[in-house]
Amino acid sequence: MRLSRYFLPVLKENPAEAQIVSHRYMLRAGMIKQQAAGIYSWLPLGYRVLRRIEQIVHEEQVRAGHIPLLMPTLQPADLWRESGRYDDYGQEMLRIRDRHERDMLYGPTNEEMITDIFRSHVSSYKDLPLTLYHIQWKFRDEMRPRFGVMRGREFLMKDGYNFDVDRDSALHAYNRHMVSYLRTYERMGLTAIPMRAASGPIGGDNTHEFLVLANTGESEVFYDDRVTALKLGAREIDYDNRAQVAAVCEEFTTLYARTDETHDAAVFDRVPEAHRKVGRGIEVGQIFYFGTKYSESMGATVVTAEGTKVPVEMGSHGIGVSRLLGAIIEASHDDKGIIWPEGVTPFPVGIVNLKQGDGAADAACEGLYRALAAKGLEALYDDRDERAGAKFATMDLIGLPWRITVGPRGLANGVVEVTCRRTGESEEMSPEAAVDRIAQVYAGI
Ligand code: P5A
Repeated sequence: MRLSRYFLPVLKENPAEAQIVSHRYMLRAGMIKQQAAGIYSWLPLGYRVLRRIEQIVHEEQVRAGHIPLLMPTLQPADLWRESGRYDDYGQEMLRIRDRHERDMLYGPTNEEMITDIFRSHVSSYKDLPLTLYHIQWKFRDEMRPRFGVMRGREFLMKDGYNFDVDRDSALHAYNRHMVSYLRTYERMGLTAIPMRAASGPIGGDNTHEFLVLANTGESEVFYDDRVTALKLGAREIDYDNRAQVAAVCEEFTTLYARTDETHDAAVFDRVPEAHRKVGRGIEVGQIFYFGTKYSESMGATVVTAEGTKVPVEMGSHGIGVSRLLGAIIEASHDDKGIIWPEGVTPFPVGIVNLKQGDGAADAACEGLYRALAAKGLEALYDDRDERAGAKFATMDLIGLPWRITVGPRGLANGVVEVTCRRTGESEEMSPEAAVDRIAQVYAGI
């Protein structure tokens, strides 16, 4: 993408309404625009990151054996009357009436709808296990929408629902989600800690939230800090192997890590004092096992191998896709701007032409741009007729992890400069070596 032809409405001033750094940088970098309280347009740069995050979520869900579909944003109220949640959900639910006076709602979550799909088509244990998920906009009329996309009213969620014949299989589905989420967040450059939590309006007694530690987080968290060193890394996971998946969950949930909702001071006191930490965290996902809460009230049953009809066992599992942009920025920035992890960056690399209009510099930039594209890497090329300082400030603000700087002086010696946004370190090398270096960084991402 050539910046001269892109739409990147960068703001010079700090927007007064933004209280936390991620909101401030998302506005300043021209990623989002607020349309109403808690409702945002996704401008091109923000939209690119949102799509990257979605893609990682899809890849890891499919890897775990889960199947994508797409349910609508609007739902008939009658489904929610069946489960009893139409009245229970309260003011967070946006209720709508259509021209035929039918009660509708903008879905805050989809347990009822997916249970309806299931009961229409599945009736035998032979079709299980089954996990269906989608990535779709939700609406919750939050009392206090704030912090930009972090607590929106309209927000993008990945929500998945498992259907199993018995409790053990449903708990395996729960564990499978936990492990696939760990991998998902790691690919985004995040450490998200599973913490025992409370289930709220979704229901059930077995639930974990995934928290990214950040001072600006809305949840108070209590944890043994050795939990922050745990990494899934590149290890192979066989998602059908119940023992292996359960062992990973045990590894990640044995050390003390709880939100204020489930915190137990007496148990916390047993953590060695040097490791006992109290902090704040951003909830980027939550998984639930709730058994037959919806299947019983909505009549979703399966016939078992023994020939008995039982309500299907279920759980639901959510990732805050749009919230993740805020969480990643809170976890990865400096005073100049965002520092995108390579896994989610809107463009893998920026090219800065120090002297637009200089024949050699222009040609070298074009050459780099094309050579990177040939390797599947779409650079953001700052080809505007701007001062070098302004170009650097924009690149630093929007946070591309790598920058190639091209100027007549370097080119006279046959070199360009490759700079790492995170460390600030620069190295001179030939344009060909620069392309290879960037390609190497992104190999396998
Ligand atoms: C699980 C999937 C559920 O709704 N039903 C389907 C279950 N869980 S949840 O914890 O309530 O939401 C899942 C994740 O969505 C994000 N989230 C939000 N993001 C932005 N703005 C909001 N107002 C908001 N509310 C929830 C969180 O990341 C949460 O973990």
